[in-house]
Amino acid sequence: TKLATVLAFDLGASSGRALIGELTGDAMNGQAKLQVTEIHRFPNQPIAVGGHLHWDILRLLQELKNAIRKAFQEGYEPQTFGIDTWGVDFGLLDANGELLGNPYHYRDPQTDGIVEELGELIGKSCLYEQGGLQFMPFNTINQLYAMRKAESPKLAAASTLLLTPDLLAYFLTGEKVCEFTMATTTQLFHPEEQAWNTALMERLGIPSRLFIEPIHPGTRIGPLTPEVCAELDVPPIEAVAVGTHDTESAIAAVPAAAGAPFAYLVCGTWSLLGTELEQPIVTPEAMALDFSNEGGVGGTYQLLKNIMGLWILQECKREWDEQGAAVSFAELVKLAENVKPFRSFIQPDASSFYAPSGMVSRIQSYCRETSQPVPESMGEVTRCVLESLALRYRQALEQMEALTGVAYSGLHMVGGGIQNELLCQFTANALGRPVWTGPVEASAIGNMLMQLVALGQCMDLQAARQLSALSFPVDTYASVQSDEWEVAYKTFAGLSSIK
Ligand code: LFR
Repeated sequence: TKLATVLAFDLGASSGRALIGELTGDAMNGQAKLQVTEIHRFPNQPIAVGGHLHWDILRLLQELKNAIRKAFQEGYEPQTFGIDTWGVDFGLLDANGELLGNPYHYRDPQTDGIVEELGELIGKSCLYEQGGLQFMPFNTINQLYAMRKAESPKLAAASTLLLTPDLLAYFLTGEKVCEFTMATTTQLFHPEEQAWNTALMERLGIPSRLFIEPIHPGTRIGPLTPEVCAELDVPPIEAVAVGTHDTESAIAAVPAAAGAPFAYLVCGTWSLLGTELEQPIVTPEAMALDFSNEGGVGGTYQLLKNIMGLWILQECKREWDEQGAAVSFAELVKLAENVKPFRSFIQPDASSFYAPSGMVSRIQSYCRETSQPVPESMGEVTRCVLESLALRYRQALEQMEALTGVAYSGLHMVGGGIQNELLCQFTANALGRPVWTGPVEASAIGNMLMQLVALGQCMDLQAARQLSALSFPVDTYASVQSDEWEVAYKTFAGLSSIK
């Protein structure tokens, strides 16, 4: 029997998707299963204009609308929908509730140098203790401070700040909310006080009037507006605040056994390696290792390291495509399998790999400057990136163990990146521990799970995870031990200080 149907929007940095989740069976006796079907996919292409990089937010809204219409046309009857996106970005509304300009993309160069500037102005320890986050240039605090420095009239005119998923939900429902997991990506939310840091906002000249009291995942937001229903010819289905930060939705879907600590890697454009805690760790040690404490689903805190991730390879591929290579990721992996292993490594988190464009030559310069062989072919570059990511994962996992005092027996990998089987195998080898992969659609599934919580079909986060484990298969990559990975790790560790 059909117990519930939900619709999840999962927006990533390069594409967005709409997926239908169907819950069947009997949730009460543990027989329920969630089935996922993708119904719509669309590109998310950043747009550069006037020296700034933007999200095309109204195009994204239109695609969400198209997907809602399509869901009903195809005979699905979702009761609710939820939206998750990347973190940190936002739109500003004026007093009439209209959007002021196009939201900036987190890779917009306006934040260049702001991390250092705020570190000096406020003090790094103070920012860390009161914000709990890794010092990333894109954190909302840096974007808002950059706007203030630029004397942005938009900032002066704004009445409300809505983070991207909340902004899209507002366009569809007319309700302004602030979902907790996204709020904690701003660096303006105090993790220990569980409140907006208005004192810090005042010091920085960031207007505190912009911020709404956060609500937790699993809360209902409200139905589609009558206008949207009329436009799409659909009933007023209700928006639910899910773990609207994609990383937190993905973590909610990690099929880990209840009651024991576990390590995960959410693998996509970014690689987020972390573990779930009840309380944030904002000690000097955690700050020195530059780990984030992000608010998670179910009031958890996620101690995690934000690693540059497959972005580096996505950018290389984009460049090769532009040169006419038209090569798929699967083909790149094949090429990588056939070149010499362990030739050269990069530290993926070096700041030179953050900005778009010119990635291949930046990898080559890095290798040249560190006196390593320079990768030339597509296979060599790909292998260099994948081996380096696997080694970085080991380093981050060991650092995390130092912070939590827990030894993790293996690593759960979820998200689109696990389709790269070579990366999964490299990771198991580099760690010397098993890697468990799945589900691929973790963010969308986690999104659906919180809708099921709101609908009363799932009790809590623990039950949600159990449902994920029962519904989706997990693959295991055993570690193929080799001395070469140990040697490689030593070489890699030597590169680590290079920014
Ligand atoms: C992953 C992610 C990360 C966040 C980065 C930028 O998609 O949400 O968690 O740090 O994007 O927002």
